[in-house]
Amino acid sequence: MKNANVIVVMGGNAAEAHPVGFRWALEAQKNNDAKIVVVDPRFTRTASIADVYAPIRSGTDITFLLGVILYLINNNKINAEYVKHYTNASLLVRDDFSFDDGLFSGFDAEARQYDKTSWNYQFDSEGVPLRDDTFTHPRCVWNLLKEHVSRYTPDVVENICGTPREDFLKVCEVLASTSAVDRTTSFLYALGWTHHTVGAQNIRSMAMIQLLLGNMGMPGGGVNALRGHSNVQGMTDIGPLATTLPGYLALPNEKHVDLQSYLDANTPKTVVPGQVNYWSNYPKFFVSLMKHLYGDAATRENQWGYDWLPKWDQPYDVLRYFDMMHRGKVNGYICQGFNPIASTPDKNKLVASLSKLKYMVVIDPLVTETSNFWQNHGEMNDVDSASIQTEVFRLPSTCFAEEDGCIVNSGRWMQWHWKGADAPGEARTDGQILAGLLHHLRELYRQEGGKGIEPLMNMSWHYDQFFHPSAEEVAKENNGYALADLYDDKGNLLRKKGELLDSFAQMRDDGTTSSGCWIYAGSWTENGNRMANRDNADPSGLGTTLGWGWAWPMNRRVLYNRASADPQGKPWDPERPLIEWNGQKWVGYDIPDFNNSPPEANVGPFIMQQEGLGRLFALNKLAEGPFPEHYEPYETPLGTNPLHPNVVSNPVVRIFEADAKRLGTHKDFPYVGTTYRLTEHFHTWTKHARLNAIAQPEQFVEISEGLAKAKGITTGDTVKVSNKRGFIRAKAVVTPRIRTLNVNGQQVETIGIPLHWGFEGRTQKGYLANTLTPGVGDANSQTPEFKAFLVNIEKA
Ligand SMILES: Nc1nc2c(c(=O)[nH]1)N[C@H]1C(S)=C(S)[C@@H](COP(=O)(O)OP(=O)(O)OC[C@H]3O[C@@H](n4cnc5c(=O)[nH]c(N)nc54)[C@H](O)[C@@H]3O)O[C@H]1N2
Ligand SMILES: Nc1nc2c(c(=O)[nH]1)N[C@H]1C(S)=C(S)[C@@H](COP(=O)(O)OP(=O)(O)OC[C@H]3O[C@@H](n4cnc5c(=O)[nH]c(N)nc54)[C@H](O)[C@@H]3O)O[C@H]1N2
Ligand SMILES: [Mo]
Repeated sequence: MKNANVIVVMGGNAAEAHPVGFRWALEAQKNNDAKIVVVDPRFTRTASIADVYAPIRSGTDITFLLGVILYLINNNKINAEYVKHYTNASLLVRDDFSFDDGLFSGFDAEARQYDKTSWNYQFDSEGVPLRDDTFTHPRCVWNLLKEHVSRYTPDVVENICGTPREDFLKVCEVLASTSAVDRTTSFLYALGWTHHTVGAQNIRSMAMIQLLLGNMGMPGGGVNALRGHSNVQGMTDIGPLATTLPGYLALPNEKHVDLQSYLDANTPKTVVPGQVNYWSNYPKFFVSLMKHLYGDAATRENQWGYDWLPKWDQPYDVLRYFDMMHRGKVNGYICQGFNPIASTPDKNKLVASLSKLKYMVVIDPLVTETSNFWQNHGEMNDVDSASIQTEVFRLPSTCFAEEDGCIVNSGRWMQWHWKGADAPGEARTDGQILAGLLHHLRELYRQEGGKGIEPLMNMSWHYDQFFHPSAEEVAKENNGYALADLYDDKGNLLRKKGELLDSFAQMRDDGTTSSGCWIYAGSWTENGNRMANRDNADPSGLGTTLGWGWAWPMNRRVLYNRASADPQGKPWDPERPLIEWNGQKWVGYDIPDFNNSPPEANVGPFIMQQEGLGRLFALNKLAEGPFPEHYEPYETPLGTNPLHPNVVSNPVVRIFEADAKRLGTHKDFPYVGTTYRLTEHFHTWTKHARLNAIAQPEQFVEISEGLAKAKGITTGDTVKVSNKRGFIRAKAVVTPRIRTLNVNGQQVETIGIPLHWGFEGRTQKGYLANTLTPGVGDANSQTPEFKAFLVNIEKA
């Protein structure tokens, strides 16, 4: 961040939610004269130190960002060499791909899904994509992109986003200044982009801008997802998402009937001769994972235990799971480090769902609203305790300060930390609790037998202590071991049996290596725990401190760093070289993406893609289209889409019947509700801590001066905010920081709802903000639309 010339905080409020990391943005402002730009529906704490602030209606960032792309193209503010060599701009797209009146080709209205066959390149007879480096062919990505964004003029941006035209153009101008090869923009985003039914496409729109400006892979460039919890990056890496395994490998689905069909589906073939393609190693990563999971029980004969993995028919994400619970299809629920009635949409539906369980196990250091969902707290939790039969078990756990371990930050650095104190009372670590559950369940199955128990019985267990896997042991397992002596092609011994691996390049698909998470290979080798490295030497001054912690993969600090140099291997910015080709090899201040490939080999820098190129056209990767398109929030204050009234919201969003019934329209609920954080609290935990409770004691909502006047509300009044799903009561804060926006001929009001209060803890009791939010999510990730939904407000 500190290397950037422009920092755009859009879809996040970094000064508030990432106050420590945000200091690097301030360093850039101070040392590089960097401009900080904030685009947010609210004038935030980040906006208060920004050089440029532009208001925007929540849920309309795609319009804004495609408007930026149109500006960059029309004003020729792109890094043309970068776009030509490193993106798919020149590749030709199939003739049957089209976009018309809000829909891409292949839409199946009944299934509400796309047949994505036409979202692909044209190939020659060898299977290589056709390209036109002159950019004149009408089917090349560049011309299709130009046509697609041509609708997003400044007038359209103003009309849909409510952003005044001059504010929008100011942002465009600042961004465009970084199309110069020696200038970069860094985008910082978080939930303002993800918490929408078009969340993934919000982020993609920004990634496209970064490709056009030539900012990906550059120091001071990139797409900086500011992660939420410490340690949410690590959690994502080790695979708790509904359809992933550790290291972003795919959890098999029903179509993958055996190991071979699974590997075939997940091992992409290179389409450009000579292209480096990391996913071609997929079978090595996967078989090593299976050896980690099942140890000696995983053999070639039983496909390394492939049949023991669950095969999904549909993703069991949190929205689906709670809906199943609501329909009485779930008996028991283990809730570990999660306070769902506070943090998932539609609290009242959720309480009804938990009430249908036979039992629930809560593993948490604190009392949570979820663990006490069965208690009556008046309007805040209006339940009839006597009628709830769910048996609740509370297992007190430690928290991060009470155990050793590793935390992965937003820059993928794995940093080891050491226990600060013993946990109070009966608390045990999560590992101890899970080990206990595993061993006791196994014992019961051993005594009583049962169906389908192989996954549980075959899971490998070789920790020193039966009931306590240590953090060191788990970390080493994640790194991976040699299970036999390993030799390279020339017969040299690489690793002796039992030794830790140095890198994922040593992994095998023949059962002779084990690794719990291939991207972590190299983090704990025979030379020691590299996550514990604490050498902050920074020879380049760019902050690539290779001796501090360890970054996955391979200790690389900037992903796709090949793109920081031009096609000849010379850094785009000679003043700030990251890596460079010296005639023999890549040298510099970061671990190069690929070691020995000379520039002449023309290996594309985006080595996780089959064609090695950054994708302006996303092929079939996303659910709703290969280009982003503006769709209204699922609950829209306009009731229409100004661009295409026939397709108002994301057409491929999944929504369950029970949730659809609980949606409202702008006629009954005219205002946009949006939820967010305050520095003084962390979610719903810090309200248990006295100092935080003093700093922010009482629940409030923020409204504009215009709305306050219209409703006769003044600061300090108690207001009721409501919709079909429920209501909350809170103190009103009337503030010019929230503006009334002029959108499509109407005035749109935003009601800001901080999310930290609940009926447990030492703050004053409050209503859970998620009483109001709808059970609908992004069509790719199912991340709920917490940031744009409809409510009403009245003085209470
Ligand atoms: N003190 C503190 N810090 C935290 C947390 C905490 O609870 N307390 N939580 C952590 C977690 S888990 C996370 S994920 C991160 C989240 O970090 P952030 O995403 O920064 O946090 P939020 O406050 O939820 O939302 C950010 C901003 O998005 C804006 N916004 C809403 N809708 C839109 C939109 O459509 N477009 C644009 N451009 N902006 C929009 C909101 O007005 C808000 O200012 O914070 C982490 N840091
Ligand atoms: N309306 C609305 N809803 C939101 C959001 C929003 O912006 N708006 N943000 C969303 C986001 S980004 C997130 S990340 C979620 C967070 O949602 P949750 O993960 O449910 O919330 P937290 O309160 O951060 O953490 C849950 C529990 O973990 C416990 N815990 C802490 N350390 C440990 C540990 O070491 N072991 C165990 N077992 N437990 C531990 C805490 O005490 C806490 O009770 O909320 C989401 N919900
Ligand atoms: Mo988060």
